[in-house]
Amino acid sequence: MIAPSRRLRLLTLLTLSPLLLVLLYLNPLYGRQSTNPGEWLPHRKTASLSLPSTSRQITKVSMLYGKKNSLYERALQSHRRHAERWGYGMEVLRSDISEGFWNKPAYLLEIVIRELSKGYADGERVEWLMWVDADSAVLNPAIPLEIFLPPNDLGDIHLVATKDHKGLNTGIFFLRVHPWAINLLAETLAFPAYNPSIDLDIQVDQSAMERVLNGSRYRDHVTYLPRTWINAYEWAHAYEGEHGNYLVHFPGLGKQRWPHMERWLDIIERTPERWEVPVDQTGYLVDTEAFWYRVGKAKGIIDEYAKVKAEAARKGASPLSTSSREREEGMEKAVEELRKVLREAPFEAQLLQQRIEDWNVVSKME
Ligand SMILES: [Mn+2]
Repeated sequence: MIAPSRRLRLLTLLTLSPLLLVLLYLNPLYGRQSTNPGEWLPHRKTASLSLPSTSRQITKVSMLYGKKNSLYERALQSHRRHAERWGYGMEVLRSDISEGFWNKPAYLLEIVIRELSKGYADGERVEWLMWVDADSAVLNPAIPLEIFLPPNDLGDIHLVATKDHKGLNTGIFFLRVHPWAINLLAETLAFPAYNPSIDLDIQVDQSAMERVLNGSRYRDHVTYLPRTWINAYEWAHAYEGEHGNYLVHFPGLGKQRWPHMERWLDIIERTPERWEVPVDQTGYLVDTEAFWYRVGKAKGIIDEYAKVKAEAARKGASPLSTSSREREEGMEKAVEELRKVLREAPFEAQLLQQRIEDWNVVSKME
């Protein structure tokens, strides 16, 4: 059964938050402490409105330095407007601290360490960072970012990203503020030093991070959303997203990038209502809830199976010794297939669902 709670809670929040903001603002206890929903919601005591999944502290992070580029500036302005609307932080690297593409992981590493060094209890620490390239712009600022983050029971997912036909795309992604992120970023930055013979192509940081992620140490802590949800591309011929999608990203395109960016920025600045769609009128709430439910289900099966196997090994018995050898092999294979889809293509909803159902069939066989 799909727990309706996240969606309902989010809808409740969306409906009630303006009223609550006014009430809290008028309440002398809260005073002018904050009118930022991300700040005051976690401290609320009212059970019906305690919103673990919508009370995350999120900061958007980007970089823009060098020769002034008004299109990139305007694109980042769209991110800033979105951040201000939802109470997210926003930090932009304004000087070259490393070398070209390496500035991205270097800056993220700096922020992760800075956040981790803050006390957890004082509520000042940001929980998630959202990297956004300066060649991306928010089309629908009515989309809250919390829906893209793993629910609290999936605390071991530390990176939420997307893939395209070439593999990992690091134009837009979410990174949890956690020691895991330090390891990932440090290893990414060190990759060329330890692998001098590997050609990382042009987007060196992206290639390095992809290779590091595919190492066994990291891959079970990453998940990949359907790309158009957070990272829809503008192709030379058209926008690949649909009305209501959160963002447009302009990778590749060569010299065509500038007219394409200008056209979109004009639209969102002059007629923002054309692309803004309330979140409950998009497929986002239902689709993200179903996505996280499937991922949780798949992880649950894999973890449970590993536990049963470990227990059997501890006892010195063959795993699931009461069942037939055929069934054992079937289960082993079903878990392997499920793990493969969960690791590589969790955004393929039907495929992941099918693998879960395959497991259900095999595990119930006598
Ligand atoms: Mn980009």
